[in-house]
Amino acid sequence: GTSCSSVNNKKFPDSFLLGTATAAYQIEGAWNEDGKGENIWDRTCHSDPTRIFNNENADIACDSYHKYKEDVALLKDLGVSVYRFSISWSRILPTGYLNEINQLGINYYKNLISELKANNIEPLVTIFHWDLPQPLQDIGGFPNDRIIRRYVEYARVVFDNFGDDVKYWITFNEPKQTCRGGYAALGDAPFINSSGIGEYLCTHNLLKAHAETYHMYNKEFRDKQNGHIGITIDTVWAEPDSKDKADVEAADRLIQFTYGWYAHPVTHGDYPEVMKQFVGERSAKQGFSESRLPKFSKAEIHGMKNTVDFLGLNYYTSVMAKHKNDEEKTAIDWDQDSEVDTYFKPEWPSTASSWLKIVPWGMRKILNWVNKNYEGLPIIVTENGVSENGTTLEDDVRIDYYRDHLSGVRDALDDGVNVIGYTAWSMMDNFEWTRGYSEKFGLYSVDFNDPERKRTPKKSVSFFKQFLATRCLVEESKCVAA
Ligand code: GBH
Repeated sequence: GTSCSSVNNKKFPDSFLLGTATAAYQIEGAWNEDGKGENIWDRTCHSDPTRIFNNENADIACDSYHKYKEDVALLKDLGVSVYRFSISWSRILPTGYLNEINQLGINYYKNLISELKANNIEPLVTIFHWDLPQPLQDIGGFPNDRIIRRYVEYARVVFDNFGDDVKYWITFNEPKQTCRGGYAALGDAPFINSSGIGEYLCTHNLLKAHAETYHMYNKEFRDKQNGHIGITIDTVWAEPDSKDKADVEAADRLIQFTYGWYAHPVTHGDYPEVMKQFVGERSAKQGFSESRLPKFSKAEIHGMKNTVDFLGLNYYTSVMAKHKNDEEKTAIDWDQDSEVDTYFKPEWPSTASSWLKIVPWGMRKILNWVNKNYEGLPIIVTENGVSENGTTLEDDVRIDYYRDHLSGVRDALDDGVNVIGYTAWSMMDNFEWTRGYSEKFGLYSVDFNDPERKRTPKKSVSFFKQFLATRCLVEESKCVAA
């Protein structure tokens, strides 16, 4: 446990959005019901099941497609002011194209949104959380620039149908996972290995799709719908291994390669200078005819700039970072391009996820970094959470994790950071991609052996409930006003 003295005792302002998050593929199930098309994760689970822990799949998952009313009732009981969920592209456009628009899929999200609104819960909607329609993958997926048109027309259908009721939109969740995980590191569908090339090309098209969607919204919807559009980017906090200039720069460079890769273009119009330099020099040394980091034209830079109303941040963990002396520069890979070595401190507590060590102080630091680098744009912490293995409902680790990280968020408010919301990952245990159901991030546990997929509150639910009711992280008598 954490001693209360280190926990910020100021209330969160009434306007601060507080809630929980999920994603379509991880919770909905109903993978082929009511006209839904196949997406790249359906394909992986069905044709390549050994990629997934225990050969699991998300055919049923939490069955939220059928249980959304019960889920909203749980959210209401929890007392959230916002719920972040994602829309499944292939539920709305089963082929990925406009030749088929699936009204039953649209109805599902209409019903979910009206259920949320009826309960005074603000929807925060992710348009794309990794589940690309398979037919779009069959022609190359994100590295094929046709994806730009396809994404924009999908987003138009989404705004057209739901935009009157949705004020917060996220174009992409963790594009680094889609691009790096999907095209280079083999951790995510479509598991293509074109390391050092594919992740950059994917990103280039994805960013253009984001920017064009932003302009399309401005032109066709903003006047009447008045929403806010952002993008959710994940990053670690990188703490320099020493005070040496080289290590301090390496730590910053790592965040530029991770968060800045996406955030710099959508704010300043282009990739971070340090990325252009490092990937450019390395590509030249390797004998490539041009940088593996694609270039934006002048017109594209102009179109890319200022295309977010807020920035989403997913923060889970931190690393120690040091400069890597790499004279040879042989490896062709995003990770190597940054020339940073990373490690976890042995004293950082472990979790059920090998990549996730508990480093709460990183939250305040990364929020300050984002605020400083993007000139005070509003920030929403769209994911933050911790995994356990589900052996007990007494998830004290989660209570401590949320309390300590939320305290960091509240400290950041005191620092003057323009953070406006926080959605905890996750409302309930769900399908954790290649980790199947082995890593549990939920406030509610879900019985995946029960055909009813019964939800049971963990101990953290009572903590979170109390927090949401008081907007304060310590006992009420010790709370001070916002
Ligand atoms: C989030 O990503 C996702 O948005 C969400 O869907 C997911 O449920 C949640 O994490 C919890 O896992 O393959 O060992 O090298 C968090 C950031 C970055 C975590 C990439 C996994 C791969 C680690 N992710 N990371 S590894």
